[in-house]
Amino acid sequence: MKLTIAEFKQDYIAQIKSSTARQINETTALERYTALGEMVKEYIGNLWANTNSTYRTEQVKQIYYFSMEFLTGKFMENNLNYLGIYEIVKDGLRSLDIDIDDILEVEVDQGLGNGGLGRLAAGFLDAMSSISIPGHGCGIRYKNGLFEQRIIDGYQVEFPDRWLVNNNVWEYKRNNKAVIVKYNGHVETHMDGERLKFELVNYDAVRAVPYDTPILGFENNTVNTLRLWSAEEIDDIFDFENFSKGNYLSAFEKKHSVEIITQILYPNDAYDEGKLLRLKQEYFFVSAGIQSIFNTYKKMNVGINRFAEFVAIHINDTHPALAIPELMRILLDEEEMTWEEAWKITTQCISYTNHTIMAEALEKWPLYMLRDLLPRITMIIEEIERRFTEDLINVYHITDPNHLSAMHIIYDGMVRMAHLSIIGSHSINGVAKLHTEILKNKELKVFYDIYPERFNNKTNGIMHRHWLLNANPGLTKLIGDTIGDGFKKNPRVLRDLLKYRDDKSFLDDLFEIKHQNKENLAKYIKDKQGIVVDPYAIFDMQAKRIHEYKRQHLNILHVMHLYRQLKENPNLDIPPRVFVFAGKSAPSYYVAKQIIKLINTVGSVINNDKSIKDKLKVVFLPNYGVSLASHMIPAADVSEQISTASKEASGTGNMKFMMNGAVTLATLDGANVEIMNEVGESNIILFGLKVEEVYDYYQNGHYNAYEIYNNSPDLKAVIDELVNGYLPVPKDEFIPIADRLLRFNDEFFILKDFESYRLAQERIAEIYRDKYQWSKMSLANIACSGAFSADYTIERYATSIWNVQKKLLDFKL
Ligand code: GFP
Repeated sequence: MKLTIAEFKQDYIAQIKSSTARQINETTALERYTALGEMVKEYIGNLWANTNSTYRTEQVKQIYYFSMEFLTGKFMENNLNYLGIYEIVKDGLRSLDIDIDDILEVEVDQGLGNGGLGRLAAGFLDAMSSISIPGHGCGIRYKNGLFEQRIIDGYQVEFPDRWLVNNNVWEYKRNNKAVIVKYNGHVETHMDGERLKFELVNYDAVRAVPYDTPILGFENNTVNTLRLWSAEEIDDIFDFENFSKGNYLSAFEKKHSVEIITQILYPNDAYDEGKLLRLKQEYFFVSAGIQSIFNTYKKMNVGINRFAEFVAIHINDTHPALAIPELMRILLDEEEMTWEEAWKITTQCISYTNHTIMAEALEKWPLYMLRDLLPRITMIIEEIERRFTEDLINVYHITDPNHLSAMHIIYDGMVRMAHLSIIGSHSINGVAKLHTEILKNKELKVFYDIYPERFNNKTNGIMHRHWLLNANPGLTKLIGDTIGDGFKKNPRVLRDLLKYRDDKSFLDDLFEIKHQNKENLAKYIKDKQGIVVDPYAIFDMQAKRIHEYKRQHLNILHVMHLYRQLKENPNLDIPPRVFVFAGKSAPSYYVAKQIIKLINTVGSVINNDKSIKDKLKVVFLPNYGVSLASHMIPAADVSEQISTASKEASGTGNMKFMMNGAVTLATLDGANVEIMNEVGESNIILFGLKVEEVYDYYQNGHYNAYEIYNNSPDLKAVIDELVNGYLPVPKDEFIPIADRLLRFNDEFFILKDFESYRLAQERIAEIYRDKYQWSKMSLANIACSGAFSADYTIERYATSIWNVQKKLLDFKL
């Protein structure tokens, strides 16, 4: 947009006065931030209104991306960049004696997600807007996010994430678009002429209120919508009579029980109460979202039969799978379609992404619970199941009971949401080539056999503008000065950087930028953790959810091994290394929490041991999220992507690190394989078992962890140290970890891969000694990372799954 410094200053001073009723020099950073946010929101508002009316009047097909998680992070810097006014605002503020960084610092992350899945959803929203696809997000406005992770005495402790405490300047509450979501009750049937009607009676009603956030495209005038739903008591009232009798708590009981639905993401489901709450959440946003899609659709007046021509609904993992029976319910019970018509529209509209093969994440609900909470929806699922089984027998001639039971939606009293998602959609995609092959040939083979045309791959992508423009301005400037700014819209041109691989002065610049980022992170670590790290050391990072399959414990066991070596020989000539970890564990995942404790305990010993002359440091940065990642990733030399082959569906952190010039230390898992293909084998460090070897072990059952342990003295030494070593904890503290490795036979092959991991780490230390060789590898990674932009991924979803056209908008602000 066009804006001069003088215009900005005038608008801003006026805005400060109207929103704070104070002089600018009397305001706090938060007030300044909020005023700036209001202003930017107004600029965006014009574009937003225009985008929406164009979509409506020109009757364009729209995509609705349903996701339990949206990890959007902060908006201010991105919005300023995308409007093209960042520099103007920065200079304007400076002339008012305000540092823009102080303002940006005040914003809190919208952390409505857990990991890759949620960040992917946020990146997809950005990409849809930026490449002019009419596509919106639908999710839940969790009042307390996931949780705030603090480390106390080395342990993860969870606190509510109070991201709304200072209000959220980006959202609009749309009271007029609230809808009712119905739970419980029972279904009554009656004849209406020829038609059997189903009616839910005596239900509990919850009011779903949408909060809309504008999602701005990069310099293209498009503004799509992220709609997050919040649960309110139907009339937002409390029991007055009860209150007047002094029963204050019980007067508010009903109101609170409703508001609980949108309090936190992933309530602990170790108990039935938690399961029920999750199920309520899933139906809540799915039902509200689909009702609101109908409300919008009906304004177009094109007739319900054409619904699938104008609407595509994407379900991000199985959490929104109830979209299938909910859409059926509305088409059958409200729009009075036949089953066949409704089913055709439903399967044409819905598409599904599978993000994992981990059994624990393949959702199942107890049938009794579903029936109690959602009686009509359960009837519809049962009918889908009945017709599907009929097809299996009559159309696909499957009669073997074992084969049939492997495919049922309802089995053993449980409802399998992945099966429902597959049966009810026209497209099922994996998130990296390898993962999709595993789905087709192994995990979902029974479905691939009958629906081969539904399965396809869409390798994940990242929001490249965020990871360069916002997170790494130094690198962004160097790239822009060298090859121009074309990469912002077309990141594949980053490949032009390869021309500079033998240009020493370019490599020096690159090294210097990385070094500066490491200095910044070293300062951050010193300020936040009190740990001094050497910015000339190798910065080796593993940042992701803590999980045994992601194998943070392989990493820390190797650190313990290096420490042993240094203790034996303090003059050992190795380049100094800083191992940085970050990530949250699920609150109920005990072993993952013990891994966090282990990392912190090892760190407390190593970081304080003067005898190793600062050659080794271990840092755990708490509360991993988008902002912390943006500090960390630009400073990384080594990116740890070390999951057990076959277990990491794709990974996206691997792409972010690569784009910022880190060299990947990888197993051939998920998108690491595609990263290798892009950069070439000489620019990635590979180790470990391959997928076929892992499956071979699982199938043949001849893996013997004790044998490896007994035959590898280095490994044996560190595992022994877990239980009776120097760590200042009670002796049994880390027995659960040791047990998983030995007594339970090491499900994730830590022991088997340890030696090749150790050798790979040695190779890294060797290569790092040669500054130019290292910088060349780093350059190759940056140059080849453009292929992993979410812009391209979304392009592929748009053409081959959603069948949606770009809608270019050319209004002027
Ligand atoms: C999951 C998978 C990852 C994948 C993302 C996005 O991430 O391999 O890259 O989804 O598809 F495990 P997490 O939510 O587990 O981080």
